[in-house]
Amino acid sequence: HSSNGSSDDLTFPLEIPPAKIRFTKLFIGGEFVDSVSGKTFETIDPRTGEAIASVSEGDKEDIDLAVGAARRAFDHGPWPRLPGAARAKIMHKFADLIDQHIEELATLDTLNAGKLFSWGKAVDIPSVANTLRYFAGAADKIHGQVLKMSRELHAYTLLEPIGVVGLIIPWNFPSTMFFVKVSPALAAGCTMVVKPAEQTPLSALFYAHLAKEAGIPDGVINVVNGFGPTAGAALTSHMNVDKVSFTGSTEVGRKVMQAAAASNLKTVSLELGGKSPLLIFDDADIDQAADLALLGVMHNKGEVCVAGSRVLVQEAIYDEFVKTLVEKAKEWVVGDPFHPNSRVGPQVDKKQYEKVMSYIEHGKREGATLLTGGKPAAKKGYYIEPTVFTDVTDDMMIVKDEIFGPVMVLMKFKTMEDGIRAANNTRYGLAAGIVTKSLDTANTVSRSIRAGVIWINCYFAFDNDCPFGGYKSSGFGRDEGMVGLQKYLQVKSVVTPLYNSPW
Ligand code: TXE
Repeated sequence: HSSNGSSDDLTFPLEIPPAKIRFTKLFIGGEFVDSVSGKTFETIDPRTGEAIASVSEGDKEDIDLAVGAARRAFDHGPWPRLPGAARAKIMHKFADLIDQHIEELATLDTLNAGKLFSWGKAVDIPSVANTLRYFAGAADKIHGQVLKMSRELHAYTLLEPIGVVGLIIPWNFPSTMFFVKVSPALAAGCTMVVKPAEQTPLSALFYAHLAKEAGIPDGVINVVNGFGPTAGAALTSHMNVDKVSFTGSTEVGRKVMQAAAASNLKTVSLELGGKSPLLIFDDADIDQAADLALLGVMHNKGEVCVAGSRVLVQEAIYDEFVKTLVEKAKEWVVGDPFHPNSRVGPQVDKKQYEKVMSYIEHGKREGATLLTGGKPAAKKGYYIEPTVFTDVTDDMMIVKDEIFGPVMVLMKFKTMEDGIRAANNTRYGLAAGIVTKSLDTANTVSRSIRAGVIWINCYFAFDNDCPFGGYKSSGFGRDEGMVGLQKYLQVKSVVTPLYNSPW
């Protein structure tokens, strides 16, 4: 057995036979339809690399149809015109329907993305229902302000839904990211075209079905499966889309902005990659810090935008921390994501698996020390051992780039100022963690790091009320919280003279 509890020649036995896949077409105007071209593509199970279903492949023509349906639903349909409370009622029904299908939905994300079934069932799927409920609670509280004008004018702002929105979803959190975008857009009164990642279309299609059952009018939510350069690009450059909310790679984020600029200047929000630091100070509880460090980068097999992939440890506790970390890394058992004891499932697909393995090889070639892991964890499927590198330098690719796998780089720092400098030494700025007992340290470091979320003595402490998003090349705009609702709204000012007097 290797250090992380996996066996070298293991091909993990499949724990659950693939569930019946009920929805594989495109969802446009309230109906499941074939793509215009009739083309399909295979979606795979990362536990085996084998196909589990053929799904319709949408392209530009299908995006046109979906945007048309969304446009009609926005311009003439009831959804934007309903009282907020009526939208909220339907959103609550949608959430209740999700609660009734938790196991089936968690199964789809495990089959399609290799995510832990136990986690999906206990956390991911129940919390998407709560995301809907959170934003439903805001639907009847969307209002503007009365303005204090400098002359005798009565003026106020109206908050209106921004219109037809394009929502481009990544594969690492197929359910969470679907609802982080769909819920505020629904609450605002927008209509939408969702483009799930090509790796993970299955749960999105199930949600489309539940939306219809809940009473969301036809055309309000459309789902077009397909690839980025075709369906995704068609959505971002569409003249009838008013806004695109994108989560994905920094590279594609640039293309999304360019497409928006070159078409109708639709507004864009981008939640992109990261290389987030976790700073562990001398006064930290070493056990707790090692647990947090591993959670930060091994959770969801490292396929997390806010993963704490750079762990910075203050020098006085560094050696002891390393010992504890190596011991605890064994607790991150690689295995079939349906098995209750597994903590690390397979990477989502061959491309991501090869990307992570090539970074590991690069790290070794660049001269970093491999503390643990570093190998494929099974002969079949896309499993990789939890991997930790030390003796790294700032110029190494494994320190600079987002690897998006279970790979930690461990660094040492001397003073708080050194730690802050190292933490900020990245083109990204999505999240950061701080482990310390000192309030002074926690306060100073939180204010000194250029990142959208700071977690003190915790990590991944997400909440619907807690906005997150990027600084620097991690993008702009915030998801979640009331700030996350604002980007789906337009501000209109209305002005009229107070008296029948010249203005
Ligand atoms: O991302 P893409 P990929 C990072 C992570 C990962 C890397 C590459 O480092 O290893 O990106 O992953 C759609 N116009 N993140 O190649 O391509 C695509 O179909 C419009 C971090 O899978 O950015 C999918 O729906 N859309 C990230 C979505 O973009 C396009 C999550 C994301 O895929 C498009 C995912 C185009 N031209 C990857 N090209 C995070 N922030 O959590 C692709 N897409």
